[in-house]
Amino acid sequence: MKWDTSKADKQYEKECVVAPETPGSEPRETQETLSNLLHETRRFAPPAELAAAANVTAQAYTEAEADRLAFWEKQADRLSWSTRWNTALDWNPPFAKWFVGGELNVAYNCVDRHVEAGLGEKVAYHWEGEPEGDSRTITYADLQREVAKAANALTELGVGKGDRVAVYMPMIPELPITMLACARIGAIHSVVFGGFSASALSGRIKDADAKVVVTADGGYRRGAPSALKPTVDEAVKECPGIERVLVVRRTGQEVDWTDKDVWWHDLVDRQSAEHAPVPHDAEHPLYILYTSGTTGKPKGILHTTGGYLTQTAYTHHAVFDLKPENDIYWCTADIGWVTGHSYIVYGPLANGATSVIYEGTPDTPHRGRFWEIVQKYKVTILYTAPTAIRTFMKWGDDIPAKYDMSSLRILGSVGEPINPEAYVWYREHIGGNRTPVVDTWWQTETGAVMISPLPGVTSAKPGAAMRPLPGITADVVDDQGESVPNGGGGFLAIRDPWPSMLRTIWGDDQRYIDTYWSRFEGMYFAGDGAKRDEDGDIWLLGRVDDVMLVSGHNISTTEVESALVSHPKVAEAAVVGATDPVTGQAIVSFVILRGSAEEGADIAAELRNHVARTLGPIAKPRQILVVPELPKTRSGKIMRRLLRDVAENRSIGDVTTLADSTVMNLISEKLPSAKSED
Ligand code: 6R9
Repeated sequence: MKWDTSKADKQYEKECVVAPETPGSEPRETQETLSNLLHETRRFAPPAELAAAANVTAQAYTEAEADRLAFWEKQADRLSWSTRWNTALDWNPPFAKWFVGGELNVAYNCVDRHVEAGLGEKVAYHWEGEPEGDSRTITYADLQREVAKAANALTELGVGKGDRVAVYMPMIPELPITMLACARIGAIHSVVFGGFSASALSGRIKDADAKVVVTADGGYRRGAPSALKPTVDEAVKECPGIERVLVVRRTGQEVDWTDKDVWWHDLVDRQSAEHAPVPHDAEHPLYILYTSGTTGKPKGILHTTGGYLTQTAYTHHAVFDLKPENDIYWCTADIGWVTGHSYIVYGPLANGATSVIYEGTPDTPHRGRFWEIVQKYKVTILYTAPTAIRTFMKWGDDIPAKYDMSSLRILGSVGEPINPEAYVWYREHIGGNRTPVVDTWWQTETGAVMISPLPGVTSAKPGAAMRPLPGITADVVDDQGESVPNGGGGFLAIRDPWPSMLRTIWGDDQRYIDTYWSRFEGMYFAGDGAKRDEDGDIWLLGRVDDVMLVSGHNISTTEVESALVSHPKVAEAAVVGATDPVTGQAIVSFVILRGSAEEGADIAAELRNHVARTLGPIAKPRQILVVPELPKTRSGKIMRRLLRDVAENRSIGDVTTLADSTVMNLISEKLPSAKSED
């Protein structure tokens, strides 16, 4: 879920300052910013063999601490620059320029230099279409030819340096090829997730003033072709600035044709496979990616060239311990989200990785599809989201058990806090109890991972993102911006600029300042709640606008959800605060049961007591609702705002950003059986 931080701030302040004085609540002065209720004692040390050969050791923390800028310069040197920078950082708060004076070409770094190094025959992507048997292998040499042709094609369409290109595509190889072709010629891509509506697409096209759209007739989704071109047609009608629409034929379904349209196979296939990469300034814009606020217009997050590639490449090397010669890496995100931009396209390619790209959904044609792909390609590193992991838990342990996944050596998680139980399940049932799990915290705005264990260094705790990466100064602060002591909770903030940080919101510097840099003096405010445990390790606690205020205690949604998920009958949980006459807000929980669990009559009492035992009576939910599904955004994050409407008996708000708008009906239907106690 995305947020509007200014609103979050106001809501947060309101909750803190006018905390209702209820019996048992502490006086305001001693009240913690965010309660720290969950105590986890499990630890998973890095496997000795992995630690011994790790790309990055504990030394990196010391090095970065001694000289942060020199550390990042060293990482920038992992790339190939046509002109070296003269200044590492020009910081004019909150506007940063990294590697000032440097010049490089992102596509050259991601493709050509590997071919020049003799790795042309190495596979860049094993692409797996959703229809079984539909796969393609793309080597670095193939990629070089395809990117050159696409760059020539875009040039023929009149796209030049600095022009914006909207991209609305399924997960097919032409998507990364288009992104790299843009990067090559210095055009700025704006990828819009293929599930978005015509109005979402046209809004983004207009905001960025794009002149070309690249799309496809459709893609495969849940076993059937799903059209994209009609949505583009509808959007382009509203966007007179669009001059040409370049269309890949993927499904072969019928399309309406206009005089702006041109087939990819007609235009791109006849281009020369040679294209000289031009160097671009380190601060030349690379892409815009929109994050939608819960209210208001989506924000066009702007990323630039040198710093972005430096940090995505470094973090991919460090966090996944990528050994390009042996590893088969698979990030299951959609390229339409930042995770796909940074960890399917730019980071892995800059490192010369061999990756898997999968077009479709995890349950097509059967619920073992992911594990079948892991087995087929002998995937060694898997990066996915908690929402997917919890779904696999719900489907049952027997499904992954049917496949040989002994190739896996590292597992990653991103997108939401991972509940300790989901973490342990992931490690055990997917990772065979061998693999470290890296829980990576970051945002569209941060561009690359910021807080994560290092798989060869960290003794990780299930559910914790652990420590800021070397070179990153993340902190947990109270509402005055002071660091909280170990054991305390508060707001996640970043103290110093980092190479892959957003540079601004496209066309709106003021909104950039207001949203991210106004809450705390001189610090970046991420909008997330966090705590620092007794050892100083960081745990993410969800968006601050979701925090619940119960009898004067600020309770995070994450901790209560994790307590619920730790019950053997629960697969997924979402909690919200609903107005309550006695406690200010009371906790209302929505739970999905595991495949095997029966919804017995006393399940509500059992779960409420389980939470009280795990976290203390303060966190005991007032109500438990067993539901078949939870409302989620298209990138899989739970939308608690809609659940608050249900919990407070309001009519349900805007559902247009839901992945599946019928979910709210399923939940409403369950309401008469709501189990409320006390
Ligand atoms: C990469 C991505 C950003 C928001 C972020 C936070 C949540 C992401 C997380 C996590 C806890 C993690 N988030 N990773 N929360 N632990 N490991 O997801 O970017 O779509 O912009 O979302 O996602 O709330 O602020 P984006």
